[in-house]
Amino acid sequence: RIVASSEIEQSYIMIKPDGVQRGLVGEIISRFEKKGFLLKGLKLFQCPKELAQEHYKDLNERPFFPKLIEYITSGPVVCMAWEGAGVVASARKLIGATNPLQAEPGTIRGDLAVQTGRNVIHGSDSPDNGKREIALWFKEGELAQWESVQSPWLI
Ligand code: RTP
Repeated sequence: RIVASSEIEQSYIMIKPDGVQRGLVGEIISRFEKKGFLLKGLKLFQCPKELAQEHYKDLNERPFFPKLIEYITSGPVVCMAWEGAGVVASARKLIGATNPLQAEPGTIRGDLAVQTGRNVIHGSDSPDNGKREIALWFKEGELAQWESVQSPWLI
């Protein structure tokens, strides 16, 4: 069937500084491309502290919050907006559990990481947060308007 446009959602996916430093950018982008989602935004970016704090504001009472902010701002990140039907939940599956030791083999964290505090990648946890985070990390005009050559989405 052809997926209705109302089912299309976007997820904010970010390769964290450890993923960039370890040379995992190509491998991670490739997994999303091969899965079949559409890349709408992509940039290498040094995140200011205020932006990291806003992005993770729901965690600001947690004991690990200062370390998390230090980690996310410790080097460039790769910011991505991926689009498709069900992309938010699917990306969470591709990424795997927050603790990489509990992440299934075959997932990004399961294959490429060992520490929760160095877990390589972020993915939005709901379509609403996908919208919120893409608006937070990308400026007007930074997202591309294009369709995949394989469109419309066929299942
Ligand atoms: P993310 O937002 O980065 O995709 O991660 P998540 O939903 O899987 O996990 P969440 O609970 O939202 O935590 C956000 C990030 O904070 C770091 N963290 N450290 N030291 C700790 O106990 C701890 N717990 C979480 C991780 O980088 C996690 O991805």
